[in-house]
Amino acid sequence: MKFLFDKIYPAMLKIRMVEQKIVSIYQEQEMRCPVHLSIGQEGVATGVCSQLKKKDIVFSAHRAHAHYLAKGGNLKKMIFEIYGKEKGCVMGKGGSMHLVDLNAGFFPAVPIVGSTIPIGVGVAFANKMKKNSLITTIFLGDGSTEEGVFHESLDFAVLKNLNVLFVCENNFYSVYSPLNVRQSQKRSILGLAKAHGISGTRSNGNLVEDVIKKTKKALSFIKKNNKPYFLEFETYRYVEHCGPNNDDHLKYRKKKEINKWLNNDPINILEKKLSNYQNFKIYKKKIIKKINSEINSVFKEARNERFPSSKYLSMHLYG
Ligand SMILES: Cc1ncc(C[n+]2csc(CCOP(=O)(O)OP(=O)(O)O)c2C)c(N)n1
Ligand SMILES: [Mg+2]
Repeated sequence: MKFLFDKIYPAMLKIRMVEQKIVSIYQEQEMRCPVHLSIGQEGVATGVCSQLKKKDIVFSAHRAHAHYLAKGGNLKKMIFEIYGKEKGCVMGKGGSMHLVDLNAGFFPAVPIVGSTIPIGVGVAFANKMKKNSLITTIFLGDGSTEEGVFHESLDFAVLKNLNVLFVCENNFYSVYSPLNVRQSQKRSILGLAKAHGISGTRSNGNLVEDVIKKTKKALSFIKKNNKPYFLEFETYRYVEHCGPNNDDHLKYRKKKEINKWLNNDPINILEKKLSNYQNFKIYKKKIIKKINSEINSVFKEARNERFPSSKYLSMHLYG
């Protein structure tokens, strides 16, 4: 319980508050890159990453903020990057969709849907050849399971007995298209993994305690068997696919469905549990104040930082 109090709750709140800050000032047009927000999906990123070691490796894609922060990625470097500033994690050249923090084990994000799946499997293969026990976690969306490379990567991972944890965040949509117009209703995402011979589970990703439990089990399976594992988590994004706004007026998602998920918010669920404890209200206030002050100072600094100078135009970013 202490872990939920001290680590998980503040981590989830911080991710939510950073993204809400982006929402509140994006219209200033100083952040000039597209942003894909994870508001509503924080339970999966936080729960999974809380069980990884610092040196373990995480791959994400276009919707990367929550994974980057949950893995311990540097907040300043992320916000500077979104503002296109030289001190950003890729020198202001990549923006929100190209986050990286190698010190935190967060490998470069790439927004071509599905592209980081084979890269992550390749890194896991390299680590096997180097004979270390690092685990590579690959976060992927339901949409990426429709890329051919998803299947090639799963096949290779199981064939070579690689230490890979695949984590599918099934938020039921790829942009505006729901799963049922993209895939036969007879197939399930977890079923695809199982068809490749990979074990796994499917569950509600908004229950962070359960995400932690499932991740623990998955990691011990990987370590014991040196085989990949597949976690499918159902979750929901609250704002539009890309950008800070609400796009419910487009009516591609039913009101009933949206409300069902809003009523199952991962942070509210955790707060309900923690509220039984003495002084929770005071604790919550204190944390919010602390996070707010960090966020405000980082965003202020980001605005005042300089843009990359032309001398960086041809520089190698990771070398
Ligand atoms: C190969 C490729 N096709 C299309 C796109 C455009 N695109 C960007 S995100 C996205 C949706 C991906 O859906 P999903 O994997 O479920 O992730 P989510 O956005 O729901 O988190 C699409 C189609 C792209 N970036 N790359
Ligand atoms: Mg999706």
